[in-house]
Amino acid sequence: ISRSEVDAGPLLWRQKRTWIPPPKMLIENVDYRNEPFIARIFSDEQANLPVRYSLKGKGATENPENLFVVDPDTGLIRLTDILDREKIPEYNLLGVAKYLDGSNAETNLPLRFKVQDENDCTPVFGQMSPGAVKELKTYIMTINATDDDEPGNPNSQIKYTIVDQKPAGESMFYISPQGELFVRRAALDRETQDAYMLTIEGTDLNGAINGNTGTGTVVVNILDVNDNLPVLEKDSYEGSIEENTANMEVMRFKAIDADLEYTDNWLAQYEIISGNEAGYFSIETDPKTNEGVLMLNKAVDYEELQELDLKVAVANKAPFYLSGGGG
Ligand SMILES: [Ca+2]
Ligand SMILES: [Ca+2]
Ligand SMILES: [Ca+2]
Ligand SMILES: [Ca+2]
Repeated sequence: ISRSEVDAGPLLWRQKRTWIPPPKMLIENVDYRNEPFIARIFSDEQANLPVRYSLKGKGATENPENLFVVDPDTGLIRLTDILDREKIPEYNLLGVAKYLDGSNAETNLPLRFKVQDENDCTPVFGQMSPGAVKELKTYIMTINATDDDEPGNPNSQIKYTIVDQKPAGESMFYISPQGELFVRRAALDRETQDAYMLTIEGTDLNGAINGNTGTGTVVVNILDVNDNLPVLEKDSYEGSIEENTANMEVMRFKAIDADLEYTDNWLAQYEIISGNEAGYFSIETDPKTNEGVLMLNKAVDYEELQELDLKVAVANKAPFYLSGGGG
C-alpha cells in the first residue's frame, strides 16, 4: 500500500531553524476537527518580540475560508472540516508571522498540504455508443469507465470484465483488463445473431476483491460480410415462348441469399453462360425481389428453334468474402 506524503513545505522560515512538529498525513474523509493541531508554524523571532501568526490563501483567507486555522499565539494549525480530495487535492497556503505593529517578522512561508486519496469513488460508465464488428473479425472497440479518485493511484485504476451477454449461450466476446473488447473467436455469424448486448464491469484497485465496482452496458452490432453465395430456388426451370414475339419477359427465377437484404452482399447478378449464342435472351435483376428476369429480345422462328437449353450462373454484386479460417 502506498501512502502519499503530506508535504507541508519546509518546516522552517527560510532563514531560521525551528518548525515543529512535523506535519501529519492529511487523509480525505478523516475527521481531524478534534485534533489539537495538524501542523505548526513557528518563528525564532518570538524569542525577541511577540509574534502573531496567520494563514493566507485558498483554505484560509479564500474559499474554502477558515478550513485551516492557526492559533495566532502558538502557531498551531487546526482543521475545521473534513477534506475531500476529489474536490480539492491540495492546499497551498502561506504562513504569515507579524510583529504586533503589523510589520513582517518573517518572509511568508509556503505551506503545501496534499490530501491523501481514499478509494471512495466507484468506476462509472457513461453512455456507450454501440460498437460494431464485421462478422469473422475480432477487434471491436475499447471500453472506458472513469473513476474520480486520484489519477495514477490504484484507487482509480480499473480492471474490466464481461459479466453478462445477451443473448446468452456461448460467450462470444472477451475483454482485456484494460478494456479492449474482442470477439472470442472469429465465429460471429450475423445470419445467426446480428447484435449482442454486453454488461461490462469495472473494478478499481485494478480489480482487487475489495475494489469498488461499477457496470455499464454496450451494444455490439454485427456487420454483414458476403459469406453466403446466392442459390437458385430450383435446379431447373421451364418456360415457353410464342414465336414471332419479342421484348417480352419469359420467366423469373429467384435467388436465395442469407446475407443482409437489399445490400450488394444480397443482390444477385445473373449471367447466361451457355445457350445464348444467337443472342435471343438477356437477364436483368429485379432489385426488389432479387429475381432474375429472363427477357426475350428478338423473335424466335419456331422452324429454326424448338427447344433451347440455357445455363444461367448467379453471383452477388459484391465479391465473395474470402476468410482465412473456415466459417
Ligand atoms: Ca475508486
Ligand atoms: Ca478519493
Ligand atoms: Ca451473399
Ligand atoms: Ca453474411
